[in-house]
Amino acid sequence: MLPTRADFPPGFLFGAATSSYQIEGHTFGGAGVTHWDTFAATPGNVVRAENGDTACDHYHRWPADLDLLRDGNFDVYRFSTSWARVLPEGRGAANPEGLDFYDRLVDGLLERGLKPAATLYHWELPAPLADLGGWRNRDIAGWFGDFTEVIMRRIGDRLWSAAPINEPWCVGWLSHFLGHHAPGLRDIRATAHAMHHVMLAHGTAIGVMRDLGMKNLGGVFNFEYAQPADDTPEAARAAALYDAYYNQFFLSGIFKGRYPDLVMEGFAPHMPKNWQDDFAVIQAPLDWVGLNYYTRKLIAPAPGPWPAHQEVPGPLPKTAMEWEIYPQGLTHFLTMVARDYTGTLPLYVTENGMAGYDELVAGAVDDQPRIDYLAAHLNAARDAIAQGVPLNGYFTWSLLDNYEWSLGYEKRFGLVHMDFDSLQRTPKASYHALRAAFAQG
Ligand code: IFM
Repeated sequence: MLPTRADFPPGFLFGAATSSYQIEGHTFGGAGVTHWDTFAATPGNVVRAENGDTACDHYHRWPADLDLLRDGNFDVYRFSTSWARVLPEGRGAANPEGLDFYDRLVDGLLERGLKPAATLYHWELPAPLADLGGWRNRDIAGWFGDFTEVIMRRIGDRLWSAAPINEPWCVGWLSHFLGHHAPGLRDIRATAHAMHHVMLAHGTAIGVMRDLGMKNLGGVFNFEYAQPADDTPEAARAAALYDAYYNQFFLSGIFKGRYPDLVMEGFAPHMPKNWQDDFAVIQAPLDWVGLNYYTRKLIAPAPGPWPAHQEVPGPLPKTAMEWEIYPQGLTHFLTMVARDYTGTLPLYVTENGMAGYDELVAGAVDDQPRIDYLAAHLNAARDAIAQGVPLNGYFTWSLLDNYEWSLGYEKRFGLVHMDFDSLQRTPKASYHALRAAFAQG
């Protein structure tokens, strides 16, 4: 059963999350070209070559979307700022329309009694910076720091919280090793450089925001529960390696000032020069840590060069992403992160949700599987709280059905159904269920 607000500690916050490129409509308001525009325009990268040109047209329809958040009894809205909307060339002249957009959005949230939680970067790198090597180029830390200063000088005074980079693993590994996301590289040197430069950019942005006097600064990381596919020591080692580069690498860099040995076995020859000297920046103190959690993976050894392993299909019920549903993994990560890295620092579940086979029938969407998924994960979060984890909030991914990157628009994660032709929004059964669960008192 879906727990209610009363089942969580007083002051626990409920939110919904989105990101700029996935909902705004990138052709509106003078935004510059991003590497997702060019990646999507290249055959074979994205289902039906779909892109973020229109998305949910949140750029124009944001007041209605913020009304949905307020009426859904959410406390916080986690959104991201598009670098290319603010700085169309990635550096240099700012786009006044872009700055005005985020200014209006933040004021609109505050007017509705909602807390604005900003993420600076959720993956749409300005194309001119991609031309210069993007995340492979060490200079990106400085470019990102400059972008941080421009946007936060405008909205930083009214934010409830801010985080630099959504899911560093996706920026580094998924995009440069697996090639599934822009820029679509499959190269270990590019990956090692990108994973380290993401950390350097993270720390640089935290420093810039501290210098601006901003408070409540955190980092948002994604986690997948890696289990050995069988009982062999080889499978155990394969799963441990997956866990190390997926779940430990970034937290270890920030909280321990070093990267996991298992990862360095593969990365060492490919790291950027003098990378060991960057931890003073990377370790900038944080006020909270956010965990994005969706699934587990079964990992088996595989022939070939490092990391020499593969995912194998598991037996559990799956979402429309073919992701196994494994709520216990959320409890595991909340307790692991607090125990091994963050101690008493507040934690948030900054993303959790599922893509379903949702259909609009007679003006309604009956997405009971999503309600069940959210109930199971909210209860898993309660289990962590019962074990003493300082978990202070939970955000559902996502408010709206939106652009699911290389899978285009067919994977529906929203609490609110989108008709991508008419752009009509229809709250699903899950929205109504959460609305009732999150009602005050
Ligand atoms: O849609 C994405 C989001 O951009 C980042 N976290 C995972 C979501 C679902 O795949």
